[in-house]
Amino acid sequence: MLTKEQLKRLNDQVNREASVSRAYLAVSCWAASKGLDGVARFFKGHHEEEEEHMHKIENYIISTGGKVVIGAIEAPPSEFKDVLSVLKMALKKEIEISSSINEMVYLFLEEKNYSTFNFLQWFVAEQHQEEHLFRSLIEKAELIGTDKKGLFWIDKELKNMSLNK
Ligand code: OFO
Repeated sequence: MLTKEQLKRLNDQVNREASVSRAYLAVSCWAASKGLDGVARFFKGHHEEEEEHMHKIENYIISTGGKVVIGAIEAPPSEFKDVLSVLKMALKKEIEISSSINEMVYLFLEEKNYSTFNFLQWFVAEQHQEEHLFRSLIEKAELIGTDKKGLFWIDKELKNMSLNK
């Protein structure tokens, strides 16, 4: 059983996951239109993962007898500067998601709701991986550069990562 405030926090998180999911979908479509198939595939995969995260929370809310409220989300941009800026945007979004997850973990522990605290541990581990992934991609992209050769490498690398998932 969730309190009103706890339910609101989880529903807000459903909304945040939906917002990140849309942003990644927009990046995927933008990359596809630029012929960057690897980048497009990679972000499509991440879009799908964020949808799964959203459904995970929805299902959890329902399992407690709570009501899922699907809120409005702001439309993401449809134009992006380049691949490096897109990776930086993704890292920023993942850090924001991590901090909202961490705030919830704190709240649920404080309020002795151990079931939800336990449920959120999966997200804590997932966010650690996601932040690490985007951070290391940014480091590599900065090292190799984003001229034509660098861009070719990044696109290939992201394609391989999507295929080997
Ligand atoms: Fe990586 O954002 Fe979902 O949890």
